[in-house]
Amino acid sequence: MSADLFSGEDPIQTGRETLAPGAVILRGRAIATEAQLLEDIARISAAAPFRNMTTPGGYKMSVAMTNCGGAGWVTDAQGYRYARNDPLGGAPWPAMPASFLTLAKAAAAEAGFPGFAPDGCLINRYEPGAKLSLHQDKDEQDLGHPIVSVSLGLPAVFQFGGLTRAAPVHRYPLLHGDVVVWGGPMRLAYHGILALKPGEHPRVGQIRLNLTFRHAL
Ligand code: MD3
Ligand code: FE
Repeated sequence: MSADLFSGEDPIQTGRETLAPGAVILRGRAIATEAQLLEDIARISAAAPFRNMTTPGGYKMSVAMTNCGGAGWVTDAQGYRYARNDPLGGAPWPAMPASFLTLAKAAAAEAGFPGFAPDGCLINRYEPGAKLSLHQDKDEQDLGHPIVSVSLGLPAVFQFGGLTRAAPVHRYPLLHGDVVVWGGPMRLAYHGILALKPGEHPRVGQIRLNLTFRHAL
């Protein structure tokens, strides 16, 4: 069920779509607080800049990343892991802002995961052409916790598969303001983002931003 509402110039999709048990899209759930979220992303990335990390296999990722909170996801020649400090400079990652934490907790509760307490947020920045190949998120210590994702800026095509790489993959648009909660049986589902198409978002510009909230450590 979804409704077309109007706020300023943007048609906003609201409502809930269930992709699979434990995988729920809350369309437009981040719109009400987008200005604060964008301001907090700017402040975080001024202290811990977006960077294109290198995979253990030696490839530079097309998605630029930074983190906030006590646990930041990093990759380098040593492997994938969560780190309390930013490897660029060695300082702790910037604190998780209240706007992030409040939204992540409320969205998780609305999707059936009350008590979600993320200790880290990975912030992904996509420029045109950037993509994230099909992968599982399995670097977190306790996979019983869900992941909450928030999309801002240009639209993307999200690929959502099954629990094996061979399972069929479905495609869904992820739009500015969409919040998705992934938990339960789908926590280990393969997923990815197709190469970003160029465009211009009125408030975010020529990029897509994605926040993923994790209970990692
Ligand atoms: C499904 N990010 O950071 S968010 C990632 O839009 C990541 O930047 C994508 O995949 C992005 O790891 C997708 C949606 C998402 C996040 C975590 C999941 C979907 C998920 C974990 C399990 C299953
Ligand atoms: Fe992922």
